[in-house]
Amino acid sequence: MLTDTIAAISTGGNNTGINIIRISGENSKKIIDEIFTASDKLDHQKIIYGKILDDDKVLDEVLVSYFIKPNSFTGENVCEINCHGGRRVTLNILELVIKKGARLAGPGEFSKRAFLNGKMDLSKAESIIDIINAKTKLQTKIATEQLEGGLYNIVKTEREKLIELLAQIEVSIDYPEYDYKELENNEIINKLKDISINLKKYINSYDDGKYIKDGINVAILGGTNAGKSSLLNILSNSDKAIVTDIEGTTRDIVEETVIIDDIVLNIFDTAGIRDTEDVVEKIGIKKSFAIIDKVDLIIIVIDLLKGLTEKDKELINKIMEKNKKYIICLNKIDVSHEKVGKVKKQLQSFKNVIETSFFTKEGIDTLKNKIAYMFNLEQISNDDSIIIVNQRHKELLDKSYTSLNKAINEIEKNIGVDIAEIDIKNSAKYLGEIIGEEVTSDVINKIFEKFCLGK
Ligand SMILES: Nc1nc2c(ncn2[C@@H]2O[C@H](COP(=O)(O)OP(=O)(O)OP(=O)(O)O)[C@@H](O)[C@H]2O)c(=O)[nH]1
Ligand SMILES: [Mg+2]
Repeated sequence: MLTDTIAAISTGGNNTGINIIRISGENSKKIIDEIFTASDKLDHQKIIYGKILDDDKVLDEVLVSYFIKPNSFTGENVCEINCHGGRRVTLNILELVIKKGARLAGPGEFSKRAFLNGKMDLSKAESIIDIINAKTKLQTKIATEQLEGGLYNIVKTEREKLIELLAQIEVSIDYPEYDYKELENNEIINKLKDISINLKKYINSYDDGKYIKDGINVAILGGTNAGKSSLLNILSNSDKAIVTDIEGTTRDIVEETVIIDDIVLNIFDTAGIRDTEDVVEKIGIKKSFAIIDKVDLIIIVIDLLKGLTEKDKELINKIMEKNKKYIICLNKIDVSHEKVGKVKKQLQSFKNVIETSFFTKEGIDTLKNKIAYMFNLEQISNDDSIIIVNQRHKELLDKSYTSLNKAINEIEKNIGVDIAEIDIKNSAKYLGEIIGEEVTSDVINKIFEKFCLGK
């Protein structure tokens, strides 16, 4: 229902300098007129100083701004009260606004109204959640590009190409007797293939986007006492994991999320791998192997004091079999310089072998740089191409791509352009759902429910 007036606290802080109460809807100005007194007159895009009054009682001294529809965030009449940032004073004002006829807004309801009133496309609205949730500069950069219409533009372009092609196909099917230049099948296929290549490029960017948004899952594996937990502690700048010189200190997986050089790493420290009769340790080691399948990168730590053991070789082989990204750390270089040559020779067929000391922190920068390089993150941060980060967008692009290729296949096999037409229509429909041009109210509700209150 878009007819009522909604209100909520749009700022998140308790006892901050200021809070903002946003009011949107037909009656927002009327409500303000009833509770706000000032020597100046409120006008569009103006902010004025005055007092909020509950009957004769002053609730706070505030600044109130006013935006007349459609030139506001929601496309409706909007007033914003900038009050002092105390929790209680803010609630007092909000309660008064509600008493005067506004309804408490649900999560994301202001943004939903902005979308429904045509102020922004759906992908832009979704980028607002990403901007709010962003923890790194790179996450913010990608979300901001989406807010600026990057995703909207590329999706709209490909969708328009499909719609134009559909129109041309329809003309040649419906009016073959007219002298329209009939589209050759080859021409249709070529056009569809061009669009398909573009869609695939955006779909593939989701892998990069996923690493940036959700972080890279990294497991630290190796023999007991190699220094795995020490590495977790260095990377997380904490003493989260217990470190001792007792073999088999770590029994269970220790998990920590850290941001290093603008990269989110979800790190899993594991139980050292060795033969043991200890029941608990055995379970831990089983978990160490099981995690290989679940992560994006494995850091293998070799204890140079012990050299390359049979267990190390077994572990490395297992990781190679699974074709996983890896970095091998030859650790404890500070106390075993003389051993490194031999181990390096044994591992000469492997890339990404580095020398480290988790004691002196030698090699840690190399390790960090290698991770950024392996996941392409430096290039992404310097590049302006569009990256898909939202799972909903990725799934719709996948569907659009599948329909498109079905259509290509049908035309190539001479099944009939009229049958392919249905799949081309579907392909365009899925693209439309990304930007909100062909989207059901259920989907809209689901998207905006994820927003925080007051946005
Ligand atoms: N000299 C030196 N000692 C290190 C280095 N890295 C770790 N250590 C020491 O090696 C011992 C084992 O370190 P941990 O980090 O607990 O090793 P771990 O691989 O987690 O061992 P488990 O949990 O038993 O599998 C500790 O005494 C550390 O201080 C290093 O680079 N140089
Ligand atoms: Mg450990």
